[in-house]
Amino acid sequence: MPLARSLSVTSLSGLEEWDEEFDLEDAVLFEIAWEVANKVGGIYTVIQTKARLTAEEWGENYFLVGPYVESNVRTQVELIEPTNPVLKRTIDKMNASGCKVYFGRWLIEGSPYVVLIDVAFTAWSLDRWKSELWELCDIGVPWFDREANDAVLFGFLTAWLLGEQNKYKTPPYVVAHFHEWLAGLGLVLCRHRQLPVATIFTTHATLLGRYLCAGNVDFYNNLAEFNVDKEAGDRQIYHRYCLERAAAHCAHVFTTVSQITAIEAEHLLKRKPGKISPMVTGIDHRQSVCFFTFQNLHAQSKNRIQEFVRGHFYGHLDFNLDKCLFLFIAGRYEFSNKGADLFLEALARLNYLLRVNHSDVTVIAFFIMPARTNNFNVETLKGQAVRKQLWDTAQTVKERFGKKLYESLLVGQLPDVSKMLDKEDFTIMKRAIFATQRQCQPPICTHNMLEDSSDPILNCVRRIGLFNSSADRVKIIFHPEFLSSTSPLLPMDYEEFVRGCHLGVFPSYYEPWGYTPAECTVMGIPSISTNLSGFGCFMEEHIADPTAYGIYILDRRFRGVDESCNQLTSFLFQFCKQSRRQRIIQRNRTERLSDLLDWRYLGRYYISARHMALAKAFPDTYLYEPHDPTSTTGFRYPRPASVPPSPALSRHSSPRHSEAEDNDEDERYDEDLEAEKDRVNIRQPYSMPFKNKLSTANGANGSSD
Ligand code: G6P
Ligand code: 1S3
Repeated sequence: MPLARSLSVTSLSGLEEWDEEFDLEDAVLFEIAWEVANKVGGIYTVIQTKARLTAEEWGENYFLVGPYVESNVRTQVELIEPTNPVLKRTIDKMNASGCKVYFGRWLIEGSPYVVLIDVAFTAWSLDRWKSELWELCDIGVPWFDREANDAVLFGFLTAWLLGEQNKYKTPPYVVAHFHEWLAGLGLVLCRHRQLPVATIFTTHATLLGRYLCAGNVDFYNNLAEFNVDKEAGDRQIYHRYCLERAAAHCAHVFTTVSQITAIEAEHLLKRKPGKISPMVTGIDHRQSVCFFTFQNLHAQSKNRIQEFVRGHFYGHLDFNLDKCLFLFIAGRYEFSNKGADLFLEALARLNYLLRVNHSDVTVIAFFIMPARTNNFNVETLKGQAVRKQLWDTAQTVKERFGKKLYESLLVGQLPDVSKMLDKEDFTIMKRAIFATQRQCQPPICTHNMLEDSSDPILNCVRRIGLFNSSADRVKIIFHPEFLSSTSPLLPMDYEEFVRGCHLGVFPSYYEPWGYTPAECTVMGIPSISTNLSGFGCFMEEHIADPTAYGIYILDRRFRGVDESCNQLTSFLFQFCKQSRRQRIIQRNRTERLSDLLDWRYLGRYYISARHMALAKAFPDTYLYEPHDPTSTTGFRYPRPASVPPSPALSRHSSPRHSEAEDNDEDERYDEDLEAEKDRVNIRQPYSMPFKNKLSTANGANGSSD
């Protein structure tokens, strides 16, 4: 008999130690999502980064349930025999009845168990299940909506799995946590079939919210006014919307990923998220690097981006790379939702400001958003080939030079410098320079776009006229594919790339949470987000002077578009005016916020949601005392000690320095060490209000209050 596991989260970089008072041995957790071992968007990151902490908490009783996708399984999963006898019996039974269900370990941190369901294999049941769904709740799913059909199959199969699992006895008490509408039907069926399962539904973005924002709608000012059925019908997503809304209403606990999405859900899904919501999503920054190392990593990655830029701008390298700032926006290609429109407009204004102020800074803005392409374009590949050729030429001449030098030294003579380079050397070099002649401007886009003429980024670039010309201080590179370390163009993975940039710019209009700025923060890279994103609101709530920490929060809520654009331009311009030293200090401050975004802290929201669900589903066994244990109200990172008191001044929160000082690394470290004293501990006294009634009553755990 294994020992009762009691949850213990101990001394985690400043987080208060806290212990659970109850025994989890009798409970099993299933976490169900379409993005388990299947990368589509942000939910994959949530589950993948959270897995280690959840696996530590639930041990052998934690199972992720997702779709079986062969290509993913080949690279990410090790298939094994089910370890749990009840689950083995369930899977065997389903497989004997015409399903294909696999069991394995997901090869990520925490190595959680995964149950993967091949939905296509059970497609023969689709019509039957769709008519059952219609009978049950009048939701008709059209034949042409492949995603919704998959949702039906996945829903019925997960409900089948949970039903079989519960056929034998309770305990174990089952908690099933469903993410997003694609997994929601399983929850609806569990409740309809009255399975003894504690259910949680988390929405990471509402369907209608995403669709409405992508259109030309004043979303936040009209939230309460939308005729949701009509809006969903007009967009032909009524059936999806019904599935989402049904899941939200059937769940014992309904949660969202941020406060702003909670408000949206209340109006669009007509259910206010549970008391402990909103949940936020965290990052596993266990591998985060020590204080100085992340600065060095920045320098290394920046060098690699500079190499790419040398190739991309060959023949037009008329700017100082050492004075070049790399900005980027990345994510799902939702042009206005993710704020790419505002960013481009602000870049045009920034270009003007830098030019009229005769700034020697050049800004290169990268757009990393996947679109439909036909591979890299010739001009971009040629740029990297030319760069490589120049490098090879320099090596050849260097070798010839070295040989002559060596021979001269061998005969005991100092070389005649004027004869060190001969005619042949000059010919080699001239030929190489000739190859760098270029008639066209460096390309904006690195790929051949399939929809070039209607692409929103390219059309906007055409309108604002930022064509990478020599006179422009702002250059644009659109890389319409996610980054990969095997790319022949920019061989870096996303994390390396982010580390090498100076600023992430995410002026989203619709962003329930926003992983991209959170990832920047953990890597010590400043970012711009908005007060319409979960991340921006969360940081605004928890930091006294976000700007001083390199967290710029754009007001897109109470200002018009033009005003927001001016504010963004001003953020960018202020950033360009910073000296290297100021950037280094700002990066140190940014990195100090990473504890706040760590799952070891944010995981508490999920833990509480599970307890609340258990208490609702099994009231005779579990008790949840209704006060919010995860509340962080009142907790704020203070303004860094070295910053002047006025927030207005904090953009230049460190004194101005000369260029010579910029390069004084020793002094920098002194200042960094001073600044390190500012590091704040997140001391949130946290005692779980949740008790396992039985074990407390029996004193089984010897737990004390
Ligand atoms: C890091 C490195 C320094 C480098 C600096 C460049 O701090 O440790 O050696 O000088 O990055 O910073 P910048 O903001 O100019 O890329
Ligand atoms: C969603 O992914 P998205 O980029 O489509 O879920 C993410 C994880 O909760 C969230 O960070 C993001 O804002 C949502 O938009």
